[in-house]
Amino acid sequence: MIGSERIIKLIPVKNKLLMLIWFAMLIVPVTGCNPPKGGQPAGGKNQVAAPARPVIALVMKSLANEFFKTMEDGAKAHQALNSDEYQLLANGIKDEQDVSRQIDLVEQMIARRVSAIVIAPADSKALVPVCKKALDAGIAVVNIDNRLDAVVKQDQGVSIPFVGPDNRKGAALAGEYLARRLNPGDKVAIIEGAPNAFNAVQRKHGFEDAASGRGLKVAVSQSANWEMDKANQVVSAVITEHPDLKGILCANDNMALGAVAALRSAGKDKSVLVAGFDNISAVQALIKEGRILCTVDQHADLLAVHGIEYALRMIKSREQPTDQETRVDLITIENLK
Ligand code: ALL
Repeated sequence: MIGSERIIKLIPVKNKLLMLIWFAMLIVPVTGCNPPKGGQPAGGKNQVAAPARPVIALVMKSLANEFFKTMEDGAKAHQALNSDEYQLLANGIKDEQDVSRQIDLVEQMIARRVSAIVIAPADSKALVPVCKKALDAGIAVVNIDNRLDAVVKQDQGVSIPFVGPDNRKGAALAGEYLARRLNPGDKVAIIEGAPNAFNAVQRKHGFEDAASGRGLKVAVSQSANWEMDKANQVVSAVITEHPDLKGILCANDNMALGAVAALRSAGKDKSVLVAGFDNISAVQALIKEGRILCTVDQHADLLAVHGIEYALRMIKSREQPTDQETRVDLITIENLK
């Protein structure tokens, strides 16, 4: 009989090496592997991991604005009803103008490798490059509320679906309602939103359409950056300069509240008509009291929900849905009775 020592000596050196590698491969899975962090519990040889739910990041603007609080509540209620389908990360900024903070938020969502980002951009141009970065990282992006700039998107070679209202149409609804209560030649002021937001520009055009349709004179059109305090200051100055002003068309409700405060201080809150946009609860109360004439409901609670549903479709089918126009409704004392 040939002993085992003798057999090993007979095997060529090259084959010995191959045997060693083969033997090591057998051993490593038993001795060398740590269970993956957060992985399946031990003993689950035949268990199949449940497919991870996609994470959808909702990136909003100022959560101090009731409009975005309503949007957030709507999104959270939808997630609670569909919790087996997706997880939600709702984010916002503190200040309407803090564009760089919003860009940082998107960067953070990219770093967290979320499945989709649903964004209401604070600036229609400045947010495009970071949205492109998200797309390049394989993240689905849906634009809600305020449309990203078409030219910048084209320059960057990106296509991002938009879900939101026709803001020019919405503003014209409020403008026409106010204009019907005035006479041709009467003076009105437009208080604009942030000039770097496409929806603010569209609302200004919608108010102008309504004013020219009725022959009103737009005495001044000035931005108050969506903010109540700023609108208070701007309107105080405007009514001093134009004491015969008959109406103020505000691009959002927070600014309408600021306008009413300025009119009240000047003792003019009964003689100058004010229109807003958003249908927040504080404005509904003032419409009932007759201190604000009307506002526009763009259904903040549903805006993010539509965007999330788009994102889920994009994740599941990799389809690129087309833009979707959402509802705008004029709100007057008649609707609030
Ligand atoms: C816009 C919304 C609102 C809002 C504003 C303030 O994008 O559509 O009308 O009040 O943001 O940030």
